[in-house]
Amino acid sequence: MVIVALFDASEENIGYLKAGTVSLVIAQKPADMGYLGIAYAVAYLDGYQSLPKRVPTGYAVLTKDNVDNPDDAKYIYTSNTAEVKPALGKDFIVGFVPGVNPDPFYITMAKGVNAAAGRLGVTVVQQDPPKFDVTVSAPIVEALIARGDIDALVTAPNDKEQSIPVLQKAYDAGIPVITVDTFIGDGDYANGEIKFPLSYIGSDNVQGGYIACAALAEKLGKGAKIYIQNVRPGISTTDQREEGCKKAAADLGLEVVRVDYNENDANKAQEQTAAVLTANPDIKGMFATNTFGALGAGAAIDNANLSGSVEVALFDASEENIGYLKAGTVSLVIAQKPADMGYLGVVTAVANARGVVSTPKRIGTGYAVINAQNVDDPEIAKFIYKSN
Ligand code: T6T
Repeated sequence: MVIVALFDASEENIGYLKAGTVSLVIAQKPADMGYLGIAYAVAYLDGYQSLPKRVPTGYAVLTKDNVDNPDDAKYIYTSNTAEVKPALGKDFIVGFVPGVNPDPFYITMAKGVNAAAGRLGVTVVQQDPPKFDVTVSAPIVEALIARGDIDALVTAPNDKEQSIPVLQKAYDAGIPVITVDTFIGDGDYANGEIKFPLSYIGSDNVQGGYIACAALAEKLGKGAKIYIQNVRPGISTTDQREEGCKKAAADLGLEVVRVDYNENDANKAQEQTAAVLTANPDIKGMFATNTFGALGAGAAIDNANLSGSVEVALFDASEENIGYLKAGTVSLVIAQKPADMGYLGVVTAVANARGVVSTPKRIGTGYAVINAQNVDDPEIAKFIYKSN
């Protein structure tokens, strides 16, 4: 007796499986390959270019025990030209809940969301939390679930742990969840503790924090003291930026003397920065982990005439933060790619609705690192966030 395993689920090969001639047929997912190939090509041409360099599409392993099960049989290849399914249309509704607004980062993300929705012919319902706070965003998500007509949710959860229950509720109500910018749990939706979201699309924030503080180390040299302005523990992105900065400091010999939390309030960040820099004239560098901390840090340094005597690396390329870069108050601004996050969030939602099962669980969107030398280069300046 010969046991036979075959690659490729053509109807003829499935015939051999059903007849008992072969015992295993490995089906690839060519429809997913084709769909994602075209979707990413269109994204690229639309200018949203944080595309995964590799998308593994997986297999369905067919045997006589599962070949008649519709969930497995759907992977049997078609032998005629594939029928074209109609587009989803305007009554496919993507709920979009940013982390907070107004925030140039999420304003820019919304541009990507709307560009993809326009391209794919679906509708977006955007609901903005006025504070970056799960007690504000959770009822907004609840209300979207209660509408009963939301087909997918693209959202930036405010807290790694506290945002889990409401997103689980959306998922349990049949709404696929895609997190953009921030994540829940440990962010590893393939193998981690939380697996229900379809994808996490955003920056590698440990890497971003490392880039910022490695740049400070390069300018200041070993032994220099630095200060970190952060938002609030529990936010996935800014926690990871702090972690990345501390890693760079440990690797490259900087001393992190203090971390303050500003609750996403630029005025508070300004007060804290002014107080710390006045009390500690030996602090020679600082890192602010997001738009509002950065804004406060820039203002404090300007007011104290410390430009040049304190090296500053900032996260988030709002127009104000780029103003501080151009004025020489800060030396490095790390721009994320929120428009790419939004665009790819909607592409993922629509692909899923059309039966594509191989959308990546994680898409890293990368950075543009902006300094005084490259800030006017149009290929870099295009990543400066929009404020309306
Ligand atoms: O830094 C971004 C975002 O990545 C973070 O999660 C929250 O703050 C911002 O929106 C900037 O304000």
